[in-house]
Amino acid sequence: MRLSKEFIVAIVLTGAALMATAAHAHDYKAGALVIAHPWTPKPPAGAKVAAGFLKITNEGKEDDRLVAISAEVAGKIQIHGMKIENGIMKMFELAGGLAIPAGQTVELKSKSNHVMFMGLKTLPAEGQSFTAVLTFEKAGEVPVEFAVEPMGGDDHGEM
Ligand SMILES: [Cu+2]
Repeated sequence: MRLSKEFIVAIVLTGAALMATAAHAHDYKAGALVIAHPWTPKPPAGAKVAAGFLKITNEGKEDDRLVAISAEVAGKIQIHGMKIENGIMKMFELAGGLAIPAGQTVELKSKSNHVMFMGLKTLPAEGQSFTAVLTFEKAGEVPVEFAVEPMGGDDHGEM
């Protein structure tokens, strides 16, 4: 059997594309939920808190809710919202968790809803990741990896 040159090139390209996806995607699927790119901006040395960001898409027909997060790296973890109070942006705990409505994408990001890792123990170095378990009302417990990345320009410095 002889394979045409074009066929072989196609296989090589497909393989490369698959590998690229595996290296960069960092997505998780749990029931109707797709969880994209959980990450933590590396906090300054000695910091006791760090934020966690991710994107959650509910592809299902029923609403879900992120109710809890656990991880070894922090003594306590909360889901925070942000509000303006007397002209100052403040964060507060979202009692009862964060709704993930059917058919919608909810983004936890800088200056918006976010995960708050408190009582921080040692975080892995930039470029590495740590495990956290997200608990959803319907999708249940979903273990994910939070990548530790540079803070960048759009940081969370006010926290
Ligand atoms: Cu916070």
